[in-house]
Amino acid sequence: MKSYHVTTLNEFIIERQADFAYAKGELSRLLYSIGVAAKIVNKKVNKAGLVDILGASGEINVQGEEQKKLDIFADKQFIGALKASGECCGLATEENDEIVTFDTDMSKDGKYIVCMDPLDGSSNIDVNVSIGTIFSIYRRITPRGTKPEKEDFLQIGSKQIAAGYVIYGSSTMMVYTTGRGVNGFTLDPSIGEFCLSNPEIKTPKYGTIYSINEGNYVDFPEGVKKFIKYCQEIEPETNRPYTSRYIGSLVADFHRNLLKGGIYLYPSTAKDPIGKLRLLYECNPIAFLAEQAGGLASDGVNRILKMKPESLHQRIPFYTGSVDLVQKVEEFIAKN
Ligand code: P6P
Repeated sequence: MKSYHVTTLNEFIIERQADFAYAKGELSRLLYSIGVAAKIVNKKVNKAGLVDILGASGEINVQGEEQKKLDIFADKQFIGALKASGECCGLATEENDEIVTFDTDMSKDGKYIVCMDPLDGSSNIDVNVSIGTIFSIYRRITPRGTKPEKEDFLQIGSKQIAAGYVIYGSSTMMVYTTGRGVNGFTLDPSIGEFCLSNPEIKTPKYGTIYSINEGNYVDFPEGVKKFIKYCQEIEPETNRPYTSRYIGSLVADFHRNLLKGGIYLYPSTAKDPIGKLRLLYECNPIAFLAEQAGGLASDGVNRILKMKPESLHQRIPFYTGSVDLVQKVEEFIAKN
């Protein structure tokens, strides 16, 4: 009799906990709490048009960006869930200028810190386009039992213990890595569980999709302009012209390219001369996932996971996806 047992996220986390000889379930509890908060945010996102959760909050965040009501709702949900987990001593999130620290004895003793974009792509909320949550987990480096310091959050990306995203799309998925491959879980609303749907995700080495906001073309570095023209040339033996796909939501663009192959590019522009995406809670977690799935992630010159962060909301140029495409854009940048 064929087994129809699906593996839930919680079962998978516990199964894989054995990989962590030193862990006594702390990371499992942390990932579980992120999954719970994601389900609560998902409920709100799915009803966004029906409840008073759309639109601007009237607040501006540290990025100088208009905060959406759903941004703030998501931020509070994840902060609450991580505080309740007792395993996290503090967070850095896109919605908070400074680090958020927890002062309960249990949380101060937490081994981990989390960097998070609670709701990425929020400009798409009001038009029902996929959005996402991005998270990155590190072991704290300051002594347990004390409040975490900024240095706990400014670690290089290769020190990440785990990273992942939730995509609130046609279905809701959670995709994460703990450094032993990438696995995807789809939320089954009928049982309220994330179920293993995409085990051991590997991204194609050769991609034919490029994702970039070509509205900024005139401001792109010369090498990026040359790469875009390369993608558009007709050369059937290398499957060109490639396909341009850009949703304007990093998680959605990255997720499609992860599964199908492709490259996401956010170069420096006139509006964002050092790039738009944030190193701590967008580029580092996505880079960890990309590399774990067999892809690459760079700022056009340097490997993302080796970059030392200087500040919580630091922005950098960002190129990630299939090996051949990331290497190709790096070649064009180096030559121009
Ligand atoms: P633009 C969303 O604000 C975000 O950070 C990413 O999710 C997305 O890929 C990018 O910015 C979109 O930026 O300038 O093309 O609208």
